[in-house]
Amino acid sequence: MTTPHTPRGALIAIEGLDRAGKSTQCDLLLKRLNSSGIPATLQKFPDRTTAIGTTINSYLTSTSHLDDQSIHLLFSANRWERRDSLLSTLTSGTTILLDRYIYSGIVFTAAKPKSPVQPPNPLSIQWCKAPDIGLPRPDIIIFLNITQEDAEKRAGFGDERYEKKEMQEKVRRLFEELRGEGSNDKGDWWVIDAGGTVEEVAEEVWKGVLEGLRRVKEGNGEVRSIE
Ligand code: NYM
Ligand code: MG
Repeated sequence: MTTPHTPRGALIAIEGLDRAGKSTQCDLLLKRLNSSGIPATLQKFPDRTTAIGTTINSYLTSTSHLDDQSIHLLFSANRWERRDSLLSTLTSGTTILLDRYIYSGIVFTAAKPKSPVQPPNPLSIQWCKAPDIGLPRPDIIIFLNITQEDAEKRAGFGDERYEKKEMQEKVRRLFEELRGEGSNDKGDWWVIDAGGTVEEVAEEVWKGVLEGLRRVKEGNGEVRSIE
């Protein structure tokens, strides 16, 4: 007789520019999943609650300075320190919403101006992705697409490091590049228009979630890895 096993949870990443509405949508989504009888939890990155997260927080709020490579590796380490708990949560049957993940990690570093004294192309997409290889790979990446103008209109823009117009424009282009032709995870992306009302966007996000859950159901039960 075979023992019935709990199907694993889905790993769902929510990505987008600053002020695209990721955190608002994650909160709504968490409630909707739980009220639909789907056990779910939220993991935000950067996770500012850990020791590494505290260092990242002081960097982002500009109370400390770090060179571009070091802060990049800390963002990645902040994901690695959560790897075991992500995997055990999924295995126990709980779906995880990731409020940002490696994709923000790649594009925000790759968007930085390159210093002429550094070796050639030290902040390429390839270099930026390397430390995240091996982390759990999302079943779906829901991308909240918002125009630059709308992002700027939303409250709070400009409070932290990186929340500058030029940087955001580069981030936008790099996200496009990451999702584009030739990327090995092209099929993982689910792009939605995040310019509507909170309720309208939530409906589109929900469709992406259902697609993520479907993929898990049809898969072999294993969590894939970032490659
Ligand atoms: N960010 C986020 C990075 O630069 N690298 C990363 O790996 C991650 C996960 O942190 N501007 C940047 C993007 C944001 C900033 O994120 C803070 P949030 O979601 O505002 O706390
Ligand atoms: Mg922010």
